[in-house]
Amino acid sequence: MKAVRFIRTGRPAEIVDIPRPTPGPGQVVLKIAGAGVCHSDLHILDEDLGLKGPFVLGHENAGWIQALGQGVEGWKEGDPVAVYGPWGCGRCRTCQSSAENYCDNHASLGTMGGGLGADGGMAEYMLVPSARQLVALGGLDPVRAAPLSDAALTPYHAIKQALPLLTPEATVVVIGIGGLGHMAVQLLKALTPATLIAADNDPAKLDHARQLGASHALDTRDGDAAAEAIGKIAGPRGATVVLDFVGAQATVDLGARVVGRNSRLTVVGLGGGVVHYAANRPPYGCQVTVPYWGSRTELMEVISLAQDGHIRTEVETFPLEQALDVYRRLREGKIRGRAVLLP
Ligand code: FEH
Ligand code: ZN
Ligand code: ZN
Repeated sequence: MKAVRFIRTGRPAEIVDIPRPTPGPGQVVLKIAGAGVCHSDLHILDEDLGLKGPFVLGHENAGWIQALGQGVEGWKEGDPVAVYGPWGCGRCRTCQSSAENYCDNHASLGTMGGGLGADGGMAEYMLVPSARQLVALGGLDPVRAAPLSDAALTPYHAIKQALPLLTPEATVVVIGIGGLGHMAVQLLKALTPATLIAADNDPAKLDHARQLGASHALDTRDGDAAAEAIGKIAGPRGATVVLDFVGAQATVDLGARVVGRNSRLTVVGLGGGVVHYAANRPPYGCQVTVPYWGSRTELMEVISLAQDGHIRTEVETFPLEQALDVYRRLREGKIRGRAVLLP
């Protein structure tokens, strides 16, 4: 079957022909409908994140059950499913709570999940090691549902932790309106009454945020002007929650500058920025958090939000064979919403 493979750090991905997987006991093989293309893949390709190749890329996947391994019950061939991406040990207390994204034994697993050390979904078929990592899609189209498993689940997890702060008079800033940011805007509109400020250095992304309901959309190419504008909107309290989906030095600095006391600065993007600490900076009472992905039950909640029409992934689809060109477009900021590869 055709697949997009990570070879090793510093090398471009390659389109290869590899054997189709077959399920062992407890495992499931999916026919992939769509594999989302996440900006984290660029970091995986460019930097050493400790993942040993070769493996098939794609950690944001959905499709239909193709074959069930011995002992798998409760599913049938043809069922549309999303793949829960952060594969934990399944045994520890944290995994048993469904938060496999924070598995206690992650260091000894050897991989972070499909597309992250184990074979992922940028292929015609994908092996899922346990049926517990499948979530039913109901009537959702698996191509459009694939981004729910990362581009929606990751911001949902971060927003859910911040909900107690997101009261009617609060201000929340979303930095980076890409794959995760365009879902964060929708999730915040669906879940909170807080004033929503979108921030990005690309006018097209700001237009997208306005279309999705952001109350304000600020250009961050002039950091001082953006900080001043956020200060005027948020008032003396400052921003209550900042969600940085870029994580570069400029965006971390902007977030730390605009967040107020007793607030939350959340850095999700892998841009490598550092939070500089000094007296009352970030302001006293600010929680700096670095969430990772989300839990299995939170993926079920995100799918339910999509089924009820509260959130809607915006996807640009491409044939699998165009993966390298899609990674280039992603690198150049030319993808609106989320790119999804179709095997
Ligand atoms: C992937 C690999 C490493 C860190 C973070 C990620 C996210 O894209 C997963 O949602
Ligand atoms: Zn990702
Ligand atoms: Zn575990």
